[in-house]
Amino acid sequence: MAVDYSIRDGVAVITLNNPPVNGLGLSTRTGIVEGVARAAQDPAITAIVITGAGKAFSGGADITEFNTPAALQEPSLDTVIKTVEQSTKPVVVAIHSVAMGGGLELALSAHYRIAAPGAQIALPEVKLGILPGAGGTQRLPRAIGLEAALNMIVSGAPVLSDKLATSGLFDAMAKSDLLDEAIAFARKAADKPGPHPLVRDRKIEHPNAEGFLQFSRNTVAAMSKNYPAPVKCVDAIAMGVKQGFDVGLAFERACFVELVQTPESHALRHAFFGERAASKIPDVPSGTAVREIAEVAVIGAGTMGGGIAMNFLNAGIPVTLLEMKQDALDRGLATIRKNYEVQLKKGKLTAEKLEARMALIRPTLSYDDLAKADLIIEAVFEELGVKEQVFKRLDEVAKAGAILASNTSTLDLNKIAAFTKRPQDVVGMHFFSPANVMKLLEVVRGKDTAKDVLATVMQLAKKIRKTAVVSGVCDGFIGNRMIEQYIRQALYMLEEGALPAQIDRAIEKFGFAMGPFRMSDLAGNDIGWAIRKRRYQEQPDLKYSQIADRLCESGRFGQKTGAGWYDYKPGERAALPSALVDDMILAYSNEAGITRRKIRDEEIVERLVYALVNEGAKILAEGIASKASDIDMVYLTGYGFPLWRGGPMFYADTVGLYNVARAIRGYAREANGDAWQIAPSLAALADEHGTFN
Ligand code: 3H9
Repeated sequence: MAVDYSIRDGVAVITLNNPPVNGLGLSTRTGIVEGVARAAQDPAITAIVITGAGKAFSGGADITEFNTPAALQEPSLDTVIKTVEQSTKPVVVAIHSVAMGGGLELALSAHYRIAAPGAQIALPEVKLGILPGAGGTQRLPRAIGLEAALNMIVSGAPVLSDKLATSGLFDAMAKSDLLDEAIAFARKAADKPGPHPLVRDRKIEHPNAEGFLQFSRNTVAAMSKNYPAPVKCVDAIAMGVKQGFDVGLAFERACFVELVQTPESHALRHAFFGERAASKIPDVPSGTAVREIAEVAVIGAGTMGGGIAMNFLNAGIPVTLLEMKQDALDRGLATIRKNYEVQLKKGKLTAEKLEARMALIRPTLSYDDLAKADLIIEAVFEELGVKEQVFKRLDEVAKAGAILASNTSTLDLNKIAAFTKRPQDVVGMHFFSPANVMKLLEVVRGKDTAKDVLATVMQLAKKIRKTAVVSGVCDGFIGNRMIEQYIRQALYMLEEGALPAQIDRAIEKFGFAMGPFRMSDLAGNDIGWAIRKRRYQEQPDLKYSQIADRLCESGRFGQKTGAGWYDYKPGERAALPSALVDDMILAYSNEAGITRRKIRDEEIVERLVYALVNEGAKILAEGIASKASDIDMVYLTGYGFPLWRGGPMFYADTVGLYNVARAIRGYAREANGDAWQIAPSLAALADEHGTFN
C-alpha cells in the first residue's frame, strides 16, 4: 500500500508514501479511502490529517496511469475526494514542498488546509494538455477567487504557498513543524460542532464575472491556437460560475475525458517524460559520483562564448573568460552587460543582480588563469586545427580532473580528445545560439569520455536549466545531422518547382517556429555553405542541389548582409520575398533541364518532416541517440518543432510508421529520389506495425 496509517493524540495520520512524488495512483487512492474509513470506525479517533512523505505532499494524479485500465479503476480520485468531503470527522490536509494537480484537488476537498512555507502550489494539468479533472476548476475559484484561480489554471504555473497565505486557500501556515501543527489544528477542529466547512459551499464573488470570463476566453483562445486544453479550462470555470458547482463538476469531468485522448495531450505527456528520460544514460547508473563544479572557464568571448558564460553566471557560478586580445575581451564583456541590461529594462533582473552577475566574471588574456577551473568550455573557431591548439594548451594548464569541453557543432570529438593526454575528461557541450536563451544542450559522448564526466555534465545542465540530451559522435550529432537532410529536401523542392516563401509557409503552418529559408537567413547562409564545401571534398558522391551555393556566390548571406533567400529593409527583420532570388531559382531549374511543377503543401511538409524521421531512425539504429524520445527532445527544445506534435519521432508514430515508410518509398521513385534511402530500422518497424517510442 502506498499510504501509511498511524495515530497521534487521537488523530489519524494518513501519510501518502508513493515515491518519488506521491502520485495518486490506484494503490495510493485505495490507501486514502481505507484510511478515512478506518478512522471513521475508530471511536478513539476525533480527526484526520492527510500528509505526504518525502519530497512532496503530492505531485497529482499518476500520469503513467493515464490511458491504462488502472486510471479507471475504483476508487477513482473522484471517489477519494467524495470520501474526504463526506467524512464526519474533520479532515486537515498538511501540505509541504509540492501540492499539484490532483494533489491540490485532494487538499481542496478537505475541511481544512495548513501549509508549510515554500511549497509549490499548482494546477499544472494544462501543461499536459488536459484540465484539472477532480474538481480543480470548481473548487479553486471558490477558494481563492475567480481571477486568481483562472490565472493559475490556465497558466499551470506554480505559486509559492507563502504568496497564497491570505488567499483563502489555507486555514493556517505552519510556523515550525508542519505535522505537529496540523495535528494540533485537527484536535481543535474536532472540538467544534460539525458539519465542518467545505470549499464547494463557498460562493464565487466577482463584480462582473460574465464579462471577465468572456474576455479571458477570447484572450486564451487567441494565445493557444494549437492547444485545446486552455479554452476548456475557461469553459469549465465558466460553467461552474453560471450553473453552479455540480453542473460545473460534471462538465469538467467530460472535458477531462475528452482531452486526455487528444493527440496534443499525448504529445505533451511524451515531452514531459522525454525530458526526464533524457537525463538518464543507460549505462551510467543514477548514483554515479559527480565531480564538483565550483568554477568554470570559457574560451572565446564572442557571441557563443559570452552566451555560454551567462548560463553559469545566472546560476551563481564564477566564470573565467579567456580571449586572445584585449579589445575582443572588452567587446565580449560589453555584450554580456548589454544582454543583462535588456533584462533589467524588461524588469526581469534587478540592478543588484546584474552587478552581482558581472562581478562573477574574471576576464583574462592568459591560459594560466584557467588552472583552477573545474570545467573549461571552448567556443573558438570551428576548425580542427584551431581546436588542436586550444586542447593541447588546455592539457598543459588545466588541473587534474578538470572537465575539458568543446562546443563544436560538427567536428569529431574523438579527434579533439586525442589532442590531450586525458581523453576521458573530454566531452562535447554543444550549446545552441543564443546560448543564454536556447534550452537545448547536446552533450557529446566521446569513445573515452568517463561516466562520471557525463553524470557531472548532465547534473550541471539541470542547474543551468538546460534540457541535456546525450549524443554519440557523428557529423552534426543528432540535431544538425538530421537538419541537413531536411535542408537538402528543401533545396530540392526549390529546383523542382517551389519557392522559399511557399516552403516556409507550409512548414510554419505545420507548426515549426521558422521555415528552413527564414532560419538559414537568420543563422547565416555562409555557415551551410562552408559545411557543404567540406562535404564536396569528403563525400563527393553525396548529391546536393547547388542552388544554395549560387545564392552564396552572390553574397546573399542572410539578415546580416541585408539579403538572403529573402530581401530585408535596413534595420528590419521582416523577410520579404525576393523577385531576384525567385528568378535565380527559375533560371537554375531551366539550366538543369528540370520542368518545374506545382508542389502541394502536404508534399512539402511530408518531405521535410520525413527527412528528419528517416535520418532519426538511422541515428537511433547506430546508437548515436539511445532512445527515440531523446531525438524528440532535441527537436522540441533546439529546432522549433511544434511541441503539440511531440517531436519528429513521436509524430511519425502518430502518423503510423507504415504510412511514413510508404511515403518515403514513393519519394524514392521520383526526382531526386536517391536522397531517400529508407532506414532499415524504419522499414522493419513499419512492417511489424511498431513504433519508435
Ligand atoms: C492530474 O493531477 C489530473 C487530475 O487533475 C485529475 C485526475 C482524474 N505522475 O520532475 P522530477 C515523476 S495530472 C507520475 O524530476 P522534481 C517523474 O516522471 C498531474 N510520475 O522531480 C520523475 O520520474 P523519474 C498533474 C510523476 O523534484 C520523478 O517523478 N501534476 C509525476 O524536479 C521526479 O520528477 C503534474 O503535472 C506524476 N504526477 O519536480 C505535476 N510527477 O525519476 C508534474 C512527477 O522516473 N510533475 N513524476 O524520471 C512536476 O511538475 C514535477 O515532477 C514535480 C517534482 C514538481 C512534482
